Amino acid sequence: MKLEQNKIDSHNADLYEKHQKKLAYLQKELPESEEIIKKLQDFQIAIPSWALGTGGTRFGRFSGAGEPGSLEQKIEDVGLLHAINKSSGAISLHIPWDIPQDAEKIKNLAKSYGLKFDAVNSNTFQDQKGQEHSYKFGSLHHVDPNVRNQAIAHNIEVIKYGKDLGSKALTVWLADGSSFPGQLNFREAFQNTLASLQAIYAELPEDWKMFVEYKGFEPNFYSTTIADWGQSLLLANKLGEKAYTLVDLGHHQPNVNIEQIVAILLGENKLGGFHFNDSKYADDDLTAGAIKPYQLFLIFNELVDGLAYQGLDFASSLGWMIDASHNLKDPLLDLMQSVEAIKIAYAQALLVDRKALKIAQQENNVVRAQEILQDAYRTDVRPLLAESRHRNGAALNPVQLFEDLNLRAALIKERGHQGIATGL
Ligand code: LRH
Ligand code: MN
Ligand code: MN
Repeated sequence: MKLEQNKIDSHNADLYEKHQKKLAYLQKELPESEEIIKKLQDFQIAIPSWALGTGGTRFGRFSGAGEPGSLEQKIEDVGLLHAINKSSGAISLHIPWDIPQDAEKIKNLAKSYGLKFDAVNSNTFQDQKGQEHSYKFGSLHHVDPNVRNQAIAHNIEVIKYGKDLGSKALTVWLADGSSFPGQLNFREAFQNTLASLQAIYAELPEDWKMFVEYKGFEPNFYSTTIADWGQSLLLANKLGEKAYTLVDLGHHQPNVNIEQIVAILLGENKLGGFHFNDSKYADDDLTAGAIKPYQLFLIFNELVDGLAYQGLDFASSLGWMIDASHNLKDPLLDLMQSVEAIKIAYAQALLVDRKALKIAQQENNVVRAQEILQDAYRTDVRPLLAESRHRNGAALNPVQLFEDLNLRAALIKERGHQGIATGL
């Protein structure tokens, strides 16, 4: 389904006057508004191909309807999302959940919606039909070199798919670990992982990055072989300059200071990108900003500071991806909310008075430093986001547009009541 521009235009016409009033107030209050709007216009967040169907929990899954049943339909959904918010101009594929059989066709389809392919993700955490060796006891860290070689070959195949589509990064996330003390020799598991990653890294094209994603727990419950940013960074440093650490917000123990991790990684130029989501307890994969919006702002505060320090372009230097999926909301509405929350955090971070903050820090003025951050965080920047969308030809209010136009009902009419298994 392609959304005609006139539908967006008439939605915008209805909301424009009210929007203008709010925007005019903000523009008067914030001299930097114009600059922020432009930065928001450029900032794109990739959508994971696995988030377009309703996710499940290990206790069950309640399918939605009108969900995409093929990679083509998933691209169509991201295209729809991008038409509505002009902020989701890329898709991140998980192989083999979404195999581009005819890469040229898939690439052209994506192009027709203005979409690019972000990082490709390998999957050695599930056994696939007909697979020779099982990943039950791990993949790249496995005690058996045959299993390791199979997992290496899979990653190299994923790079090949990515090359055909124009991706520029491979994300490796391993479920490898142990659930009981004594099960694993930690040192050997780590060394095997490094050697396997080196074999994959050797096949990485010159202009590609490798993102090494860490996670402290689940599906293994005693140890994970790449458990935290230290272990990921150690691997990335040993692998070489194309290897980076990827931060998935849900992959930490409770209360870990993620913004500090982000600051240190950026300072070392070893931060590759993000999987955005939110959580209350563990790897909940909830909508970004749904539980801890202040944390999201603090992360963006470090990103704005750190990327400027490195002299890097904000929008294009890191992998910005969502990794969220759950069982209650319409996936497209959920993604709109995630994108909105991420962009709000970015806009608020751009509002931080960095000169004043620096002085407050130099003077150890703790109260002032907190005031500066919270001044920015407590500013309602939503009119700036709306304006950036409007200038890009997108909807002033994406959620309202989706609901007013009954877009899910239209998708159900087109595709029927199908729901898909996301693999999660
Ligand atoms: C693991 C993870 C990883 C996978 C995705 C489906 O928890 O975050 O990024 O590729 O979920
Ligand atoms: Mn992830
Ligand atoms: Mn995860």
